[in-house]
Amino acid sequence: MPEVENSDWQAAERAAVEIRLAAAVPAADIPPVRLHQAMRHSLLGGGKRLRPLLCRAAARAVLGDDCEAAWTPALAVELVHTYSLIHDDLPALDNDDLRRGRPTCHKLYGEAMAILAGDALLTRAFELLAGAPQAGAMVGLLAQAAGTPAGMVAGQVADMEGAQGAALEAVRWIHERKTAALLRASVLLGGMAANAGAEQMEALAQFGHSAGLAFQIADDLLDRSASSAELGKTAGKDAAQAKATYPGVLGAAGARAEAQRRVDEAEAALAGWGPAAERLRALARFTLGRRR
Ligand code: GRG
Repeated sequence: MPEVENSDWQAAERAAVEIRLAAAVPAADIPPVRLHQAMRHSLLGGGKRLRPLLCRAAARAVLGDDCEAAWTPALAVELVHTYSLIHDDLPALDNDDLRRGRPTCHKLYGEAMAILAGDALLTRAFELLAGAPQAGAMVGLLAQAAGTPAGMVAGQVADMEGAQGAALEAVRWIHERKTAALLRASVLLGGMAANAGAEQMEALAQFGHSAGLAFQIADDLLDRSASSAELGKTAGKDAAQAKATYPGVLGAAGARAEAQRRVDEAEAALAGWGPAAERLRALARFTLGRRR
């Protein structure tokens, strides 16, 4: 990854996200203490913060400047994402011990508390959005992206049940829902916060969809090539569980080419947006350059 793309703004944004996330959920000494400790363990335990960065960068691309109003949806999407990781790691789903380089929520707090911590993060996300000026539209968008039939829960179920039908089409169907839907929503929520017009929202939707697919293809490739220590989560699970993946269908080189094609597609969606959209473009490229 070129140095400029790993630059100071991403580190500064991530640091700001950490501070605001810490304030977005109840403190660890407020009862029920173990619930709040469990929520904070998973929420504040690392993570690339790609979704909040996308949300903030989309708002900046529209406004040409920093957008304070984008913070609320930026935090909300990270809460939803963290809930999904906690539930995904449960024994009934992916049954994993390691997440973001640390023990999973249920390993430390037990299954019942992990389920409830996920529930509370999901609920808190919508409570936050309820306070935004565009609350109705934002709640609808995030609910669609997180739920079913077009969102994350639908994708997770299809992933769990195994791909059906023509292989590549089936993998794309799953990836669009399991991963790309929330990344696309992150971008669109940033656009909404910045009062983007219809054409701008259309371009942001295309960008988010393409970058979201690139991100999940890169995730599939990393699952095969990186170690658990590098990833901060268990590597090699897709092959072990015979999951439907892009490298499984296209081979590693084919999947890399497809991921690059999706990044190019994402950047093309922002043609004519000028330097204000450079952070968004850099995040699309980051989906491929990352090591975890
Ligand atoms: C409703 C019971 C119930 C469970 C929901 C929907 C769901 C379970 C899980 C979501 C599916 C999931 C884990 C999708 C994969 C997306 C993905 C690649 C996650 C990892 O995201 P990163 O790499 O993680 O951005 P960090 O840790 O950096 O935030």
